[in-house]
Amino acid sequence: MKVDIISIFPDYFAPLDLSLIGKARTTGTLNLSVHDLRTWTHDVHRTVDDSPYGGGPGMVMRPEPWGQALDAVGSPGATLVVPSPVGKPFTQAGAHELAGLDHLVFACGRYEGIDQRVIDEAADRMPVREVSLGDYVLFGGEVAVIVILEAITRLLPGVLGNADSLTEESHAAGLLEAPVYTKPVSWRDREVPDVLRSGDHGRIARWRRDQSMLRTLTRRPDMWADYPPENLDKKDRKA
Ligand code: 6GU
Repeated sequence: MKVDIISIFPDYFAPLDLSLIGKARTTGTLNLSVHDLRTWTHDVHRTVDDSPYGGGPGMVMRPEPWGQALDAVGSPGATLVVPSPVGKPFTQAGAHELAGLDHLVFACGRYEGIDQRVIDEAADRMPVREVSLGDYVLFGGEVAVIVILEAITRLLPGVLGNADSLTEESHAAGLLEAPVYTKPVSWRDREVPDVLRSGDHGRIARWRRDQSMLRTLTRRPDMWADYPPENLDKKDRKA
């Protein structure tokens, strides 16, 4: 997958050299480039912002550098992703959709946002997704892009060793994952649940399923309400 990130703070993306994203870049699974928006300014101060029409606080990102940047890094098959608190909520399903595309361009806004005409004009030429991480406000899109890219990269073929870790994880199944334990069996007077040491794979699966349902019901009543009833078997109902 090809990914281009455009930002006025390219240094924000140094962590993308690390860990599994770094490895995906080294192996060629992820072809990632970070671009400084100021590359596409032409005044001595390399200005990217100006005051908002209509008044109000803060500054707005000017359209000209963005237009040139998107012209330069775009491709016929590219999808533009704009992280923004006014975007559609980013979900695991959204991560799967983006992971299936060939070329993503991320536009990181700062200040009060990017001049709306940039997004509208881009939408005439390419698919555009405005996505939000949740109901809170960040300084800009940079950290959001790292989050979104991490969610996508782990879905790319060959990035995770064990394919089960994708199918059994939280959100993939519409339920939260059960708690996990490792050695030692007793730690600060707390024991690993006996069932997990029983070797009875049927009972372990039943226990995990019950814990998943209980966690989802108590922590995420919204997710539980959306859980398809046909996915509940007889033993789930009894539980
Ligand atoms: Cl994706 N971007 C910004 N700037 N703020 C946010 C956000 C995204 N999601 C929640 N708040």
